[in-house]
Amino acid sequence: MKRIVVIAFAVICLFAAIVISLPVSAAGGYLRGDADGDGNVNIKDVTTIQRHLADIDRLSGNRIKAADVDGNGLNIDDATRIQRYLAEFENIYHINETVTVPDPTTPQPTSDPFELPVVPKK
Ligand SMILES: [Ca+2]
Ligand SMILES: [Ca+2]
Repeated sequence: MKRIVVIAFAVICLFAAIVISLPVSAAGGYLRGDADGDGNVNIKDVTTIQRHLADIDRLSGNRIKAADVDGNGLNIDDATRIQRYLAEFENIYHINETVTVPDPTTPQPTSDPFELPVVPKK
């Protein structure tokens, strides 16, 4: 019996370690600037963007969203902005910050800014 408890505990610890070590993209978000999806923003992300723009490799999904640090479409300016971040010039585009993507299967609350409030009848 004690052996089963020890094995179960080891399996739970292993599962927890796997979940904790997953990159942000697997949890429904991404790290802004992390174009190659390795969980860090560094010069390899700049190279990944350059390779995408040169049609050597193709980015897709959250990786292309992560690479587009200024949100206006992926172009060479995004690579430059990451280089400026790495050189500690500026970080006005919140590079290396997590962007959470809502689960598309979860209904999102809808709000109409022009909707009139409901007044209960008396
Ligand atoms: Ca990276
Ligand atoms: Ca851009």
